[in-house]
Amino acid sequence: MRITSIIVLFSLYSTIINAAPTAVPTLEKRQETEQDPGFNTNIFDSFKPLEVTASPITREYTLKLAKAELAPDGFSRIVLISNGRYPGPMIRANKGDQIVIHVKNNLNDFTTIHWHGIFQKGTTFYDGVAGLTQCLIPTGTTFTYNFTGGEQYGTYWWHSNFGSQYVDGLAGPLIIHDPKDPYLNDYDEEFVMTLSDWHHVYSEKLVKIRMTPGYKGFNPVPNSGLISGRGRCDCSKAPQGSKCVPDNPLAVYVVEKGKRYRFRIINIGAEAPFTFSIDQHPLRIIEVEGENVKPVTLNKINIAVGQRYSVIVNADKEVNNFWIRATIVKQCIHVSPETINVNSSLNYMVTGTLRYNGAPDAYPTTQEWEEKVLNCRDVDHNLLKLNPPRPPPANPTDNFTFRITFDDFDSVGHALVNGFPFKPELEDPTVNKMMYDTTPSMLKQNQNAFVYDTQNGVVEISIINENMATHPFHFVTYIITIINHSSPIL
Ligand SMILES: [Cu+2]
Repeated sequence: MRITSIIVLFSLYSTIINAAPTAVPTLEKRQETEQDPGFNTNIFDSFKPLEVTASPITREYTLKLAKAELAPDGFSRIVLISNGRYPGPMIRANKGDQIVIHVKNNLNDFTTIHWHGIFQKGTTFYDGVAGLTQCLIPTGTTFTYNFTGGEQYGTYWWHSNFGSQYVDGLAGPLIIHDPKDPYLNDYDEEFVMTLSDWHHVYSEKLVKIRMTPGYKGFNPVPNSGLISGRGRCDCSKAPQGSKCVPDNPLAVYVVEKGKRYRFRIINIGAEAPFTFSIDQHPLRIIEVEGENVKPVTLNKINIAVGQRYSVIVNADKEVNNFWIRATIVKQCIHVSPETINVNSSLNYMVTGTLRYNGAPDAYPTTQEWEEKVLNCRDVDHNLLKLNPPRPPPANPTDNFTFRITFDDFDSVGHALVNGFPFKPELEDPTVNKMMYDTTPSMLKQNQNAFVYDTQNGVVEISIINENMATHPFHFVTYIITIINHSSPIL
């Protein structure tokens, strides 16, 4: 079935319908292993590209979702784990492969899983956004996602897209290798690294406070920051009776002197942007969110929530330990008395170690780069040039303006698009409505649907952020080109 009207649904996520049959090629079975709940230590292992097959194959994975007590920053709490691990396992495929993922929900709660950055061309119904593209997956059941990245390659991630579950741990990397990656010869091995802000209180509780009618404050302040699921908090500030271990082990990435590494860095956090750097090691950016760019070398990069960067790090220094720094920029999150968890005693300097093989098992003593970066801003777009270059599409056929404000709606503070918050209808997802008898004009205002009906049209969208905070915008299913970026009006 083909729907010719094209709908732009703007919420946190937007989707396009273009149903086309997909062939399922040969199957490559993955072994599942039962494990005790624990940390994902595989995330510190280097890896090489997958073997290239003559034609695309099916990569089959199982994600068993459950809850377990873990202490990512030393403080014990219930964490949502996948296959017994936090952060969740890495899912990998080659360009064009079919990706089949069986999600076994043992959370005692509903869930859905979204594949962040994958266009889902022809498989909108596997996009995993609760209330927008699918109904909830009940506990005790398995839901199988089945999609291909098509021509897509690069660094993505998967996460729960129901409520705020991903903030409690349901997230992991999703990598699509391109056998013809232009930079394959520029590095020897790869690593993946996640950055996240972390809370001690289950996010559902925090969201409940945040969304209480009449609440006038800001978003909750995190308790710590994590690099690949490891961080440290100040146990002296933990509530009485809680389990908290100081000096929690931090992330350690071990490199061989003389080798070059591609680090795929993903911010899987709730709100905080990070300024990322590795002492004495410049970062050569080669990929930004599934797009190859002409290499540009910076010593520090800002990475906002949902963003991904691939950087090449050359292990060409003396055998030693070097700090990896993922600093939460204080100015970018609202730490004021009018918020939740204001006494979190958050240590903004989130660290890990880049250890050369042979260096002692000790903390680094290295100094931070002196480079200054603009707080709460992206890497300068003017520095990032697509490789190969691709001109923006000419002549927009449709124009939309999204005014982003943060204001009360039904007495609850919401992010609003042109005055309305998106309200997911969990039992009748928006895309479901479109499949049956609803026409775009019949959608309620709170579906925030922006409709265009031009075959092969080009949509120009102006986003005006009228709020003082920074907000990354995530356009699912589209390659977008930034045409203009005004300087902030403060
Ligand atoms: Cu996402």
